[in-house]
Amino acid sequence: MCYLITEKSRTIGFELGSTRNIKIKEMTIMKMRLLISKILLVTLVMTSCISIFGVISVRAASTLTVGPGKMYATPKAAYTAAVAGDTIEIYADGTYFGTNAYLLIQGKNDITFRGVAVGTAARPKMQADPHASIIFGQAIWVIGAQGITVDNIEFDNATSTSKNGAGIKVGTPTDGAGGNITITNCFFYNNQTNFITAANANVNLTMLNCEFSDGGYGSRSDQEHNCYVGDINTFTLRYSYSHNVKNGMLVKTRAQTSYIEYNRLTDEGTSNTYTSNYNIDVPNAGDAYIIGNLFEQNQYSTNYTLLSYCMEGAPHTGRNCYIINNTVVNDLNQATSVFMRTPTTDYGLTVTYKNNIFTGVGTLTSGIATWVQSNNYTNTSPDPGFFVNKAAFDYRLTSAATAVINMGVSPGTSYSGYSLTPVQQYIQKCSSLARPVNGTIDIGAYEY
Ligand SMILES: [Ca+2]
Ligand SMILES: [Ca+2]
Repeated sequence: MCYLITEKSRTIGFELGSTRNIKIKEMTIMKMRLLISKILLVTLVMTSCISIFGVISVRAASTLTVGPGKMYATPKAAYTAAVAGDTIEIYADGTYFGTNAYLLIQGKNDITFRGVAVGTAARPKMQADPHASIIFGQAIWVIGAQGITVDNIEFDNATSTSKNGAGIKVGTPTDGAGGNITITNCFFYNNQTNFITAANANVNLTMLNCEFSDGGYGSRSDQEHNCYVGDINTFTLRYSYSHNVKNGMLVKTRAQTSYIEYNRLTDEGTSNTYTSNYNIDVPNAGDAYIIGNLFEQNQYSTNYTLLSYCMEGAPHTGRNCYIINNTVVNDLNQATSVFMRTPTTDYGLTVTYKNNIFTGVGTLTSGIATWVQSNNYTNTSPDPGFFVNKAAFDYRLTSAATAVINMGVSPGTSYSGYSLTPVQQYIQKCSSLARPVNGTIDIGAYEY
C-alpha cells in the first residue's frame, strides 16, 4: 500500500508507518501547531496591552534627531516616535516644506523641539506650501499639548482662507493645549498672523528672544497681526523684536496678565504697506506690565495711537496697566496722535506711567482712567538729539541726554507686589543685557 506523507511530516522527522500511526502523528502535529498559535496569540495580546498601557514605553528621556542622515526625516516622524521628556533636535540643513514641515503636537506632553545650526544656517525653517493646507487650516505647527518648548526654529509663509494662517498656533483646551508653553529664539515672518494662541485659560506662555516680521494680510485690514495672544492666563514677552507688520498689531494680548518687557516694537517700513495699527493692544484690560520697551510709530500710520488698553471691554478682574521706563518715538507728524489710549467708558482702570521718554507731537493720554504719572520726558520733535542713532532705531543714550540721565524716579512695585524697576535693556537684535545701576535711574529704556 502506498501512503501519502506530507512534506511537513517528513521535515519534523516522523517515520513511515501504518495509517493509524500517521493519523496519530498528524494529530500530534496539529496539536503542536495549535499550541504554538496560542503561544503566539498570547504573546501578541500581552505586547499590545503593554504598549497600550505604556508599560513598555517607559524609558529614559532621549534626544531624537531630524534632518539629512539623521534618525528621522521630518519633525512629525520624530514626534510620532517620541515619549514625554524627549528632546527633538531639528537640523538646519534639512528642507522642511509643506507637509514635511507641518506638525500637530498632540497626545504627548513635555517635549522640547530645538533647531540646530548647520554651517551658515542658524535655524531650520518650517515653510508652508500654499498648495497644501496647514494644520487645521490654522498654522504650520499647532500646539495641542502641555509643557511644550520650541527653540531656534523659523516659520514662514503660512496662509489660510481665514486670512490668519500662522507660524505657530497654541490651541484650545479641547486640542489638549495647556500648562507652560515656551517659545525662544524663533523667527516668524510672512505668515498672515505670525503667531497666535486660542483662548485658553490653562496656558502660561513665555516668549523670549523672538522676532516677528511681515505679518498681516496686506489688505490694510487690522485683523492680522505679528503676535496675537488670546485669552490665556499669563503672557510674557521679553527681549523680542516685532516690526514691519502690514497694518495689524505688533503685539496684541488678551491675557489675564501680560508682561511685555525689554522688547523692540517698531513700525519701521519705508512705505504705507508697513505700519501697525497699535504697537501694543491690550483690548480686554487685565493687568499689563509694559516695561523697558522701545516703540516707534512711523510716518505712514493711519491709526494714530501707539499703546491701547481696554478698548474692547474689560472681562478680566485686573484693571491695572503699568507703563514704565519705555522709549516711545512718534514719527507720525500728526497732532492727533495719542501715545496711550483707554476707552471713554469708565471701567475703573488705573494706568501708571513713569520714567518714559515720549518724543513727537501728540497727546499723551486719551480716555477714562486714573492716570498716575511721574518723571516722564516729552519732546515734540521725534528726535530729541540724544539717541545714539535714531534713524536706525538705536535709542540708547549719548552724553547729550542730560534731560533724562539720572532724572527718573524709583518705579516702586505694582499693587500686587511686582517690582516695576527695569532690570534688563533690549539689545538689537533679540537680545538683552542687565541694565546697569548708575546713580539715580535714567528715564527711558536705557541706562546711560
Ligand atoms: Ca498706530
Ligand atoms: Ca542713572
